[in-house]
Amino acid sequence: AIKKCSLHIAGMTCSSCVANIENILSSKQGISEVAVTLLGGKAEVAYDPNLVSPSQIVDLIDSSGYEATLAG
Ligand code: 9UX
Repeated sequence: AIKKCSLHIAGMTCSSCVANIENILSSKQGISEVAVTLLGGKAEVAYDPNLVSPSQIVDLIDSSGYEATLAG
C-alpha cells in the first residue's frame, strides 16, 4: 500500500529550490507524489514502503544541500 510522510525542509530560499526537490524526489523509484511548499518549508510525499523508506527520502533531500526532518 502507498504511504504518505510529511517533512520539514530547511534551506529552501527560492522557487527553484522547490522544483529541485520535486525533481530529486520524483525521480526516485517508489515515490509517486511530491508536493513542496516554499513558504511553509514542508513536503508531502507519497511512497511505496516496499521500495523506499522515509529515512531514505530525508537522505536524498539532505544530500542535495537542504536539511530535512520527518514531521508528525
Ligand atoms: Mo534558488 Mo535553491 O537561487 O537550492 S535554487 S536558492
